[in-house]
Order: sequence, then C-alpha cells, then structure tokens
Amino acid sequence: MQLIPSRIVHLDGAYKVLKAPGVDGPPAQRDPRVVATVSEMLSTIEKGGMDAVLSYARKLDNWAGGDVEVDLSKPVTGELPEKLCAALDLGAERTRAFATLTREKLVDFEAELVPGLTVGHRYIPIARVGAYLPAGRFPLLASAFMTVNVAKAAGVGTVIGCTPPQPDGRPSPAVVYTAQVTGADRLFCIGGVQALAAMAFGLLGDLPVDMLVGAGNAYVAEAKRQLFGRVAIDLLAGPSEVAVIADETARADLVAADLLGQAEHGPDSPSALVTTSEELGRAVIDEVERQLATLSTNDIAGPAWRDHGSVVWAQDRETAVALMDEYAPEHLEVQTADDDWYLAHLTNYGSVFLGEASTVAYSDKGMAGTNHVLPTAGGARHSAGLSVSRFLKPLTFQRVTTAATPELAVAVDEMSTYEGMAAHRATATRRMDLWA
Ligand code: HSO
Ligand code: ZN
Repeated sequence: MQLIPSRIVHLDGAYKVLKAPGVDGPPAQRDPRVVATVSEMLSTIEKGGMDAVLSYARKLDNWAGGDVEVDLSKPVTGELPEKLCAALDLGAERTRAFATLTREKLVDFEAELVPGLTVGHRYIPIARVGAYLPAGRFPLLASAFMTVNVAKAAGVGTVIGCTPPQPDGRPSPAVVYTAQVTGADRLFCIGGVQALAAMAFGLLGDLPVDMLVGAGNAYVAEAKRQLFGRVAIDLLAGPSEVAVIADETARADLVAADLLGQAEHGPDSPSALVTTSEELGRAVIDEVERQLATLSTNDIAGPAWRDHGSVVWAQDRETAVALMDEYAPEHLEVQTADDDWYLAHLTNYGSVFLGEASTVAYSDKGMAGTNHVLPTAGGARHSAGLSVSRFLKPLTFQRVTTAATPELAVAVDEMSTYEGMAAHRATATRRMDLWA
C-alpha cells in the first residue's frame, strides 16, 4: 500500500506531499522463487517426514544433531539478565490480562427466536496450535506473549512452539524463557519452513496442529500461505508498518523516533506521517535525518525511510482521516489536540496508539497488553489482528420442538419443491405428517 492515493479523486487539492517514497509502488508482495522453494520443501517433508525436517535443519539452520525438543522444565534464568526476566514477566502478565478480559467479553448465548425454535452459539477453542517464535537478526521476544499466551487464554488445549537455533546451535534462552512463562506445552528448536511443516504434518507430538500462528521471514509467511486450508493461520504479515497523524501540538522528535521505530524492521518497512501542520511535517523530515545519523540500525531504517517513508500535509482532520482509512496501516499513532475525535472517526487500522505518551513499541513488546500480530499492506481494511477470538470457534446450535414444525416445515417444503430437492422436502413433510 502507498499512502498517496491515486484512487481518492475527491481529495485532489486537499493534501500535499512533503516527502514521497523513493521508490514507486508498495514493497513487493511475493517472490516467485520463494513460492517455488517453499512448495518443494513442503512436499519433500510431507513425503520424507522427520528425516526430511532434520536434513533441512542441518542444511539451513546449522543443526548439529541431538534432540530437537527443548526441555521446558529446565530453568534458563541463569543465562539471562535479571532485569530482562522482569521485563519478560511483565509482558507475559500484561498480555495475559488483556487476553483474559477479551475472553470474558465473548459470551455464549441462546435465544428463542419463535416458540419452539431455540438457537445460539458456544465458543469452543481450537484443540491444537503451533506457534512460530522467530529468532533472526532480531529475536522478537514478545512473540510467545502474542501467540502462546493468547491461545492459552482462549482455552486451547495444546500449544507447541518452534524456534530456530542460534549460530551456536542452541535456541535463544530468552525465547525459551518466554515459552516457559506463557505456558507452552512443548518447544522444539527447529526453524523456518521445516518447523511449520513439522507442526502442520503432525511430526512433532502425536497429532498435526489445527492452526499455525506467529511471524517470521518471507519463507515462513509463504509456508503459512501454502498450508492455509489444511490448517488455519493468523494472518500473512508483510513488512511492519507505522503511520502517524499529528497536528501542530505534536513533538517532532517523538514523531520522528516513532517512524524510525518501525522502519528498523526491514529496508522495505513503510512509515508515513499525515499532518495538518506543514511546519510540523517539515520539522519531522529534518528530525528523522538527525536521528538516523546516530541510530545503530540505520543500515536498515535509513533505506526504509528513504524508499518507503512518506510525509503528507492534509488541509483538515477529515482529510487526514480519509487518507489514513484508505492506507489502513498496521500501527497508527495519533498525536493531536483532539485524539478522541480521531478515535471516533478512524475505521481502518490494526491498532491505534493515542497520545504522545503512547508508542507502538509499548505494544510490540507486550507492555500495553494488546496484540502485535496485526494486518499489514492494507489488510486492516478488511481484517483485525490476532486475538483470543481467533482461537475460538463460535459454533451454532439449534433446538427445535414440535411447536415450531408447522412454520419451519411448510416453508422448507415450498422451497425444496421449487428447487427439485425431493429428499430435502421429505425431511420436512415427514415431520408435517407427524406434528403439523
Ligand atoms: N512491530 C512488529 C512486532 C515487534 N516489533 C516486536 C518489535 N518487537 C509487528 O507488529
Ligand atoms: Zn515493531
């Protein structure tokens, strides 16, 4: 997605581009070589089972042999700074609290629609979930908070995790810790496509998982896309994005820091500012350059900003909302004098962060409690992010007594006769003979 829309014709003249992305068009969605590699790996693993998984692990992950299952009963706190454990405990606790509250808001119900016809639904958790816990250049330690924790709060019986080995051949102890504090049932030190295949094909534990969740690189996302249908998935995440709506009351240094905060994810991570103050917009452009000069990850954030960063001035807040709703960013920050007006009017975003004291990283790391698995690339126009509701199936039921027979059966008789569906019709007419 690009912030500068060609299709919102009615906004012509209502906005002005202060900084355009350096490259034309949104980041590439799918590389055909990745599609082909993943497809071959999945079929090799489906045929070859665990031997094929381990051979990929040896080739791609430098797996040196030995048990791939991580002993979750063994404490790893000795390998981690105490303050990091405290931070991870807080993230686990906060995301669990939010997920538990969300679960309470999803209520089973039944209602008598007409005399003799009672209908309703019951939320039933998915039985088995596989969570991918990435550990590439950035290990993203909050992954288990957003997946394992939330699945458990939804009541999922079995949650298994997979995480790739580090260069030393062992799993990241910090990732192991997060699997422990979120209550994962089992953890395996397997990475990438082979991990997702092993979980989906039932090669780890007794049975295949029913759903795969968790972020990863382009190969992991492609494996989820190809396995979708056989299993449920959370969503197909593209490069992480941030967008900010700011007015003249916002601080340019905070807005710039927050744009770079997600640009750091990858050189194709889009970041966008829509501002009703041209002065603020220009100040943010200067400030981003200033902050990039000393940022240790400017090898990533720099190209991301140059190629996929945009700043747009909007003549009023209605225009800002129209632009943002079309863009539908994964993360949206609002730093204005009337944040609540924006909250009431915006409709397309993964998660919104209100006020200058709020920032995306608070949610990224689990401290806000909300989920960081969110739709990217405009997906927020049609979908929300991961939450307990995605691990629950609202299964419907109907209870019918003879009192409802005349109404229901007569209508079904009429429709089935017209459709020519004799056997359907008979299910109704037999009941009419008995009770109508
Ligand atoms: N922004 C990422 C999540 C994350 N960032 C975790 C840092 N740590 C996707 O929402
Ligand atoms: Zn992030």
